Amino acid sequence: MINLSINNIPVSVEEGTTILQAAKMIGVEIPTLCYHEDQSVKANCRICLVEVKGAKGLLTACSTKVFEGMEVFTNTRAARDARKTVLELILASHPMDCLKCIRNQKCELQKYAAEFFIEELPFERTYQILPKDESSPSIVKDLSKCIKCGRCVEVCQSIQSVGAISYSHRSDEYRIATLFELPLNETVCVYCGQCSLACPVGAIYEKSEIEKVWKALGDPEMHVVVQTAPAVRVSLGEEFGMEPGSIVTGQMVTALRMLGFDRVFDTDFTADLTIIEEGNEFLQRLKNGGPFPMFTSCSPGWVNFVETFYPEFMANLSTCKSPQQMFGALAKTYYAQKMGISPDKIFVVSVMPCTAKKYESAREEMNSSGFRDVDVVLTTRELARMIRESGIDLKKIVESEFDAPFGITSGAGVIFGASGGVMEAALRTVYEVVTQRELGKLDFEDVRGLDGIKEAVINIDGLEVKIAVANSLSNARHLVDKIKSGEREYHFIEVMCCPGGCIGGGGQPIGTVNRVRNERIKSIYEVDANMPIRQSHKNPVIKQLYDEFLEKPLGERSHHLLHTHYRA
Ligand code: HC1
Ligand code: SF4
Repeated sequence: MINLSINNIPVSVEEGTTILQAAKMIGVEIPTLCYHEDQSVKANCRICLVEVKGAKGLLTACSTKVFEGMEVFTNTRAARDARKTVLELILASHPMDCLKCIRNQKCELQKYAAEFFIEELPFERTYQILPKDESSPSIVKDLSKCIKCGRCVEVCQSIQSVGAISYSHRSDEYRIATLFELPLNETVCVYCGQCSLACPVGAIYEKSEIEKVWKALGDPEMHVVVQTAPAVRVSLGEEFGMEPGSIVTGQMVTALRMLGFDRVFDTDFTADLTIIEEGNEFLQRLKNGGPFPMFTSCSPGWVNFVETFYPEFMANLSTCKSPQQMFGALAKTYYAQKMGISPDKIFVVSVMPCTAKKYESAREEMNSSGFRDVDVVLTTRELARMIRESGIDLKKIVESEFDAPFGITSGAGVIFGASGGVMEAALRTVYEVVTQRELGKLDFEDVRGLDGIKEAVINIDGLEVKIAVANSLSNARHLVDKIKSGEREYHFIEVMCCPGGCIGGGGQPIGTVNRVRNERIKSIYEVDANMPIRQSHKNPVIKQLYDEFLEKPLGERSHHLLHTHYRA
């Protein structure tokens, strides 16, 4: 342990701790705009300046490690003045249109401006209003607001290994840009939205489709249904001040009813359906000798990544559409028939923790009913905005239940929301289908948690099935490269684009860091453990759907409505 003092208060911390981290441990927040707890240290913004006895000049707290006997002072006149000057310089080049900014009240720069109480800027305003890049169906990039902290670059390059954005130019011209300053939709961007979570201000955010939803809700001709993704129920509460990982399923359903949706359904239902189709596809591949490994295909950022970086692996992707898209296809066929409503009068809204889902729903092949499967995708953040705009306090409203028929779900459906969940859900079903024996223990702990790559070998009636699970695209890249080089072989691989899986999706509440992801993961498995049915093939409504409509897994109708193809 290292012993030091911060503002005359003794503190003992582990070797390697930075001043910023040590100060936080004793309740002193040193301002910083480029530091991110899940990223490497950048020391770009230089607002975290502190004094250290014996050091020449001020030091950046985020990049300076503590040493034995160190005496740190965070509040000297020099430190406070220097920080204020850095902040004033950033503000001088910022539009400061806080009232109409998407990050109003959730902006780290705004928070410091308030804390430092900057009434007037001593510098000339140098900000430029640049055109926003709205080319992507998922993400809006507004360089006018960029403070060049580099958090988005790091997440895009290091955590996602995509590299759609990077540092560009020098000195005054220094900025964050795409290659050749191309619009995002002409880059390798996979629309994961992780950059929007990392951004401390309003420079990158989801493309909002709230107005389209209000319009549909206000149209008496339209029957508006909503589906909610597994991961939203354990994150939405954070938008209303609840603890990370609070389970708000019942309140979310009530809020959606209050907003005016005609039916509130659960994507967990079509997650169960995905297990039946994908499980059978896997069994078919086992019979036909491949192609292996089979990759899951429900995470659209991952599908985009394969199409862009590994097109030679496209035949390895499961042909199953994602649960979101399966839901849309069924809503406009089976459900429309059951309800006696023309499919052109059914408007399907999804609430997803994901920005890439906006792109997925807009893909031209996602219309096998003859109508667009899903009309609008809202992120968790957008739904929270609609709820707030309606004056609903999620903390205070009663709980209610999803509607039938797509509200009856299993625990296997809900664990889709966490990395490893799709694999575990598939194993819970495939094992029983193959062996015709009940699985004693339903929990496959080896594939749970935040580790980047998880592997296991599962014995299914003498067959050693090699599986792997990857979350975040850098881990996926690592795994695929090993398969490509022949270093590793697997039968079945789950990949989720975002760190931790959908619970860590790019459309989740601002403040999604690994600490928070862990809380959400715990809650997902808690919901699962408390479900009366925990295996997809035991969901009675899935059985009914096959009896009444789809006939059989991988049958003609299933192929037409529930499966897809990929683009090079
Ligand atoms: Fe996901 Fe999925 S789990 S992709 O992460 O397969 O977004 O939550 O809805 O479609 O079910 C997201 C979450 C979600 C799909 C399911
Ligand atoms: Fe990079 Fe994802 Fe942001 Fe695109 S959406 S720029 S891939 S982090």
